[in-house]
Amino acid sequence: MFDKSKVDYSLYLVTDSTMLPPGTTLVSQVHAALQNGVTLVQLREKETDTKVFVQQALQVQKLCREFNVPLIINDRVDVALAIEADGVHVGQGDMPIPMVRQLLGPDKIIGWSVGYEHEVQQLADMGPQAVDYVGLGMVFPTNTKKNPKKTPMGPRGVSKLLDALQNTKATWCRTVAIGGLHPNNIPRVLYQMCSEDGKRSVDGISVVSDIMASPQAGEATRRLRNLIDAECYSFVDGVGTNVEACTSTVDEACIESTKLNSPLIHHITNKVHQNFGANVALALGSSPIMSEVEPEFVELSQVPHATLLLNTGSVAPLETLSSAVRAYNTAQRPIVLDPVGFSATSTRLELNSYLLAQGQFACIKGNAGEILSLADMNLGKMRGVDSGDAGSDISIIVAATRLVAFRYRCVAVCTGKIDVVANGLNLGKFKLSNGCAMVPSQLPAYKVECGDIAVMEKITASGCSLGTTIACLVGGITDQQNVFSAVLTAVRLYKSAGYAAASACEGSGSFQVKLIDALDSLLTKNQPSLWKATVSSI
Ligand code: 3NM
Ligand code: MG
Repeated sequence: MFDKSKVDYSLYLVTDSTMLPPGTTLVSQVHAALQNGVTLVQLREKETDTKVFVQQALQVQKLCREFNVPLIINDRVDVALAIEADGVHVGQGDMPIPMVRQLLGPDKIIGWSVGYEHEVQQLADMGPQAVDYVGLGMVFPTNTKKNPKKTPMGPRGVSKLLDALQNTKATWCRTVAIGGLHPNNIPRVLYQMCSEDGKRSVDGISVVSDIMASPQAGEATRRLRNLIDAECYSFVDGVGTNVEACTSTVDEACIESTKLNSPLIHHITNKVHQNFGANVALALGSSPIMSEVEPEFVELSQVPHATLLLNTGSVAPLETLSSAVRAYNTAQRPIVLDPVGFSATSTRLELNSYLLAQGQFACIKGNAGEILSLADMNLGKMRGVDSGDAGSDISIIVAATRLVAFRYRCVAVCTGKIDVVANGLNLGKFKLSNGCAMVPSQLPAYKVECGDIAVMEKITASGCSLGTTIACLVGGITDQQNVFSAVLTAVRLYKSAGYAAASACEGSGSFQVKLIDALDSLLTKNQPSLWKATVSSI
């Protein structure tokens, strides 16, 4: 008999015999997985007759016992009792938890599938004797679950459920994330899933197809095991991964990198911004490309230094935008997200929320209305896409920017008369279960100021082109450099160029021209110590 309070949930295999590759069996796959680091096994065979199911359960149980790994039975309380399995996993539509507990007794493990906050509330109300762990999902789309009743919630959805567990004080309950989890998304998912009090991350990762459908189940398991044990993750590999070493606010090296590497800046943006954004990118020594042609996204994302600027003001079809996000996340190249009019209409809210749930972004940039909405600090409808910071208290803006940086593990930028930049990338090493090293209010944040450049608001696409500028600098850096420094440098560069252009122009028409001149000139000279915009830590 094992002690259920000591169960290791870190790598949880759920079986499915319908996807076995040729030459393998249920038992051979489970065996390979057990040999390579699976810590918990659930027998989930939806299409097997009871007689065969019981036989399989006994075989798998024998193996699990050899490895000292608990065996959980999906749904079938009767089978679990008959073979004296270690626990049962039930879904929302299965036998009610109090009945399962009554039948199994206090020492067995009970797992429950949870997808919504109100289900967490029910779990808390049932108390610590009821549910031992929850499967939180589905995280990403999966072909494994037939006719799923839920939509993928993304890492952000899991974080919300972790918050709910903290808020309802269901501290006894362990958690695993499930649904569409594979080596290409597990590092960033683990990095992103954390409760807002910083205290709780998931206790494990649960997979079906990544192991069960693999012709090399042992190697597949080892790969997952190594990712989970690595204890250090960044938002993407290969760019700006030097997260420990940031803080320089005057960074000639970022500018040098952009000049040297001439990054490809793939814009998916609104029509108003397309022409001006392309000119800004060219002035910044970068190569702009405007493409909403899905079949070329993967190829573009593989160009050295390719960077995606995703400006949702275009309201391109969601499928186009999410396939671009997938391409750049898979290529581990950075994405700068400008969620224009984040919640101005229900269409935009849905689209932006979906992208934010599914993707990982290097930088999220918005105006005060957008950043406040993203932080759930402004639930009212926005006035329009230019909804600004009139009257908003800077301390509220700073708190919201930090929260966005924390929630999405990105650098968050809130634009306005004073720009605020917060760093959600330096959250320390990731470990299962224990949350992360910092809470939102501790994240490094800076303000960038240069008086009031009123003419900036008289031209269209000036905010969008800050997005372009950020993309040019983030895209230019190498993995020895730091994303936060690149973003901060971009914000300062853009504001300083705005100041210079405002001093030299005769009106809003010539301002636009002078702004491009000033960006070009500041980049060419690369003397940040002479830039007019100031940076101070908050
Ligand atoms: N439960 P794969 S998703 C069994 O959301 C299961 O509760 C889910 O399979 C939930 O790892 C899922 O192959 C299937 O994507 C996960
Ligand atoms: Mg079920």
